[in-house]
Amino acid sequence: MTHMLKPVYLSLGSNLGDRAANLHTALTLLGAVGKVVAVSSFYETEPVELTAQPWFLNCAAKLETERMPKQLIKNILDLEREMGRQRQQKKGPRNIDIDILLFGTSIIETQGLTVPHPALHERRFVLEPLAEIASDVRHPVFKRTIRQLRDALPPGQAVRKFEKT
Ligand code: PH2
Ligand code: MG
Ligand code: MG
Repeated sequence: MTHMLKPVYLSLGSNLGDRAANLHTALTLLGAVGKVVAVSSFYETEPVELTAQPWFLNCAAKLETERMPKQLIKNILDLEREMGRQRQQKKGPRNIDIDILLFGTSIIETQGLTVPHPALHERRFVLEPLAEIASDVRHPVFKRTIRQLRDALPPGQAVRKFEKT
């Protein structure tokens, strides 16, 4: 039997340095962890939660991988370090951040990893890009599709498609 890969959805963000180049580099390096089969547009997004920092570029990606969740998060954290990420302030500025949003329909709560991502449903900078590549995918806890979650967001949180110059 051919084994089944669970589709993994990731959120990528950068608000330091050449943000678009950082997202492209991360997407390329993710190719060593699995196959990146879909990538959303890049979006310029207003910082939320910690608001006194530069605007982000965010995107969403779909990854097909044989990695188990624990191995995947380790690979991602290694990749962030490889790209020179410094962790100073929680939720603060970073050249690259890669978060696991969904791992198939799995619900995971361990020390180092919570899936679905606990803030996924309230962040426009996540839902707007994700809706481009996964609008009909259902959140395994809230049982709403990504499109429904996006449409239910309160106004605010500026998010606009990034035009390459
Ligand atoms: N990431 C955060 C906190 N705030 N805001 C935007 N717009 N984009 C992000 O990626 C982001 C954020 C913590 O990971
Ligand atoms: Mg994050
Ligand atoms: Mg992160």
